[in-house]
Formats: sequence, C-alpha cells, structure tokens
Amino acid sequence: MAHTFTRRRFATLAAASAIGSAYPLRYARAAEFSFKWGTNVPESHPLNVHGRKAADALKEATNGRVELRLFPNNQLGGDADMFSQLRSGALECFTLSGVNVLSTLLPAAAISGVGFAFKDYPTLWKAMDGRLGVWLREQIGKTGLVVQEKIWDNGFRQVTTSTRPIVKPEDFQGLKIRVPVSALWTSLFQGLGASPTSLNFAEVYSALQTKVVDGQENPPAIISAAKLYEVQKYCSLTNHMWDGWWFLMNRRAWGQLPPDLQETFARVINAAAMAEREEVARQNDGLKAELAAKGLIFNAVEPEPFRATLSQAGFYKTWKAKFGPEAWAILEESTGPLA
Ligand code: X2X
Repeated sequence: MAHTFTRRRFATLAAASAIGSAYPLRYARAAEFSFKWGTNVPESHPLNVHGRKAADALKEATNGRVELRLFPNNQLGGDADMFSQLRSGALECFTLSGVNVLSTLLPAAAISGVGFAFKDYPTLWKAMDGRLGVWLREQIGKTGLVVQEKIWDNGFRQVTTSTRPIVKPEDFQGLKIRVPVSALWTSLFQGLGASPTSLNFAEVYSALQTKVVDGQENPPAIISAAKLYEVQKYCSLTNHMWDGWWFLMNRRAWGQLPPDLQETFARVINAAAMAEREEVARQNDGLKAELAAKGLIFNAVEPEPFRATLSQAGFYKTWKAKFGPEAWAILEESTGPLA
C-alpha cells in the first residue's frame, strides 16, 4: 500500500513539475506556427547554441505563438537534402553558406568566398552588413527564398591534414582535400595545386577517418565541435577564405506569419546572429590552444605566395568574368583590388 501511494504521489509530482518547467501555462496551447530549422554542424557549435536561445526567445516574445524546432548536425539529411527540403517547403528554415550548395542554384551567392578576399573581421562585416550583403540578399530573394538580414559567422577557414603541414603553396601539390559541393571551392583548391573532392559536411569525419581524403578546411570552432582533431594531425593557418551561414526560409512558410510576427521573428533571429558572431570569433581564436593540447600541430602561413599562386592559375580572372563586373566591383569596394 505504502509502495503504491509513494509511486502515485511521485508520478503526480513529476507531472506537476513537468508542466511547471517545460510548459509554462501561458504556452499550454500548441504554437500557431511551428517551423523546423536544420543545421549542418554538431549540437555544441555556437550556431546551434545561439539557435536554441533564439528559439526560446521567439517563444517568449510571441507568447508561444511561434515555435522554432532546431535539428542540428544533419539530422534531417546532408546539405543537398536540406536545401531541396527547404525549396519544397518540407523544411521551413535552413542555415546555409552562400558558397556551399546555394551556389549550385545561384552562382552569384559564392562571391563572398573568393580566396584571400577579406583580410579581417572589420572588413568582412562592413561588406556583409553593407552593400555586398544587400546585393547578395537581393540575388537570393530572386530565387524565391527568403533570407534574414544578418549572416551567421562560420569564420576564416584553415587547412587541416593527416599527412603534412601546409607552409608554402607547393605543399598543396596533389593533396587530396575535401571541399563542400561548390564550383568556387573546387576551383580555389585546384588553383592552389591540390586535388579537391566535393562532399557534404555530414560525410567529412568518416572520409578523413577512412583516408578517402587526407585533409579538409574549416575554422577551429568546427574542427573542435566535429572532433576533426581525432582524424587530423596538422592545422595550417591559411585563412584562405571567410564563410558564414545565411538564415534561409521557405517563402510560403514566411508568408504564413502576419507582419507583426515576421517583424519579431526577424528581430530575434538577427539578434541571435550577432551574439553568435561574437562567440564564434572568440572560439576561433581561443580554441587553438585547446586543440593543440589535443595533439593538433599548428603552423602559421604567409598568405602572399598563396594569393600569387591563385593569381597565376587565373583564379581571379576566371571568377571576375563569372561573377561579372557589377558584382566584382561591389566586392572590391570593400576588399580593395583583387585581380
Ligand atoms: O561544409 C562545411 O565545411 C561547412 C560546415 O563549413 C559549411 O557549411 C560550409
């Protein structure tokens, strides 16, 4: 009897506390608008950490009317899968690099990924929050997707390998390196003399582990979150490209929100992007010591010879022609002359 009583009492308490903590009464009814958000990086990455905070803030700010359900780490499929789900409406929100599979639909979106274009964060944010960003979001808008104003930071990218450090351009000769599925990325590493293979991020760890490729390139926050240090030995600080994630939305899903909720949604998401940028910059700087302690061997790289190698390979000439004079001029407004 006592046993039954205790169990029943426990169940009642547990139910009461579940209602009390996870479902405050004012959110007791189901959300009017429930959107899924897919990301391609592990749970612990700042994109997801600040994504979860944004979901909470949105619920709070809309009195539970708008719910954002985050699916990190390619749970909904790889980049190409999530991108087609986004376009069909099966997925409402997807954070995607313009240089990644978005560029297979919209080649212009890759322009922020031109090799060695941005020398530092101030130059970069001035461009992405300024005229270049405005121009890029206009192009993305023409594809029928909706894009939020602030791009989320991934960071300046560094090359890791299991075979040898990259110190001078010759070290790239024949290196089997994974790049995202993107003509610009492939061209950049071909121009540097490497042998790039296109893979979605979901496949990177196992491709490195099984030696399908010897290297990859990503910022420290990703090397850490995806534990790439377990299958890589060297990290060369090439800073060859900056990359970020646009917060993309399916247009019909966005159109379901009345204007006041659209305004709240945009405000919350863009504020979260700004907080994420700070955390990513901090991690990309601070994590190097932690990764070195885990065995990754770092070396500094002089960028000029790499830029010269790309130039000689015709990289800048080719991409200036592909992007066209208007886009290239907007890029060079912030970077200075590139070609
Ligand atoms: O695929 C990658 O390497 C990643 C996670 O950095 C991008 O989304 C471009």
